[in-house]
Amino acid sequence: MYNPIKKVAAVHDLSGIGRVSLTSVIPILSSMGAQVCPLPTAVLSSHTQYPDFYKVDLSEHLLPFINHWKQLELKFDAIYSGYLASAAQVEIVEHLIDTFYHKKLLVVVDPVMGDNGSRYASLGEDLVDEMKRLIQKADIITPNLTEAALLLDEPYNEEIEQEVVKDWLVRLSEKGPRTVIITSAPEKPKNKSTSVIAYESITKRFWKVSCHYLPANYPGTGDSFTSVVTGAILQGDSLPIALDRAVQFISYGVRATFGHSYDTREGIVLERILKNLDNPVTMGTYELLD
Ligand code: PXL
Repeated sequence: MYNPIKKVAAVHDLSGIGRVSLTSVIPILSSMGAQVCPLPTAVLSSHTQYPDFYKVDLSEHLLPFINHWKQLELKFDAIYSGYLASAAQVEIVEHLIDTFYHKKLLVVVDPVMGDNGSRYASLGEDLVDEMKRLIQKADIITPNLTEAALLLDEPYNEEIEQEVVKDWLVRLSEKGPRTVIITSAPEKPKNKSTSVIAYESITKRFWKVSCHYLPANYPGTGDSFTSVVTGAILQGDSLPIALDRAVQFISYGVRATFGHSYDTREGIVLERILKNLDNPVTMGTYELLD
């Protein structure tokens, strides 16, 4: 089947409050000209950083969803997974990838499991082992530093040296994905800036994009970051340009939000900045690392 518009199967939750997962993925990818076909892993009243959230796990419904898509003979240009509600959902995502596999399919796995050194309380430890398997089927993975540590059974160290991050990138790529992007890598001096470091195994090149750090934590920025990277790659950008676009978008979003006195749990003010995705990258900041 011919897709006039790139089709992305998006396996993430739908959270009512706090701009995470599908409420970030859909507007970003739509703005970048891709069609999002959601496969919702769970429906929640809010993301899990609010107390007393209500969650409906959709695990048992995902196979019938996939079966219907198969019957419709859909062809996806990309499969992009994020927050999974249970370890059992990994097998379902693997099945989705196998069912719709073709040579040009782009598989992006954001192994959402935690941040700032700890695992999200709502997720079981069993998800980590399953996620280690899922990344083997991905072309691109985008763990933050916490998730990279979990995937490699390494201790989390917020002062990790760049050389160690590079070693982690190579080790993760040896598990399957040709592109590994680690976000929230620390820069020195501490608390002035943060960076994204990536490795492409085909060319054996490392890329880095740094950005100014603001002392605020907004949930969902990881989802927005990976969505922009996915949209940019689908549009034909190179990896470093995709990284530049994603870092610039998130930095701008954080700056646009930070000036407001606002409940940070709601995430960045995405609606005010979506139009930035139409801007060309004028002043790129990526570096090629030795
Ligand atoms: O962005 C990560 C994320 C996604 N989905 C849900 C979450 C979180 C982070 O807290 O709770 C439901």
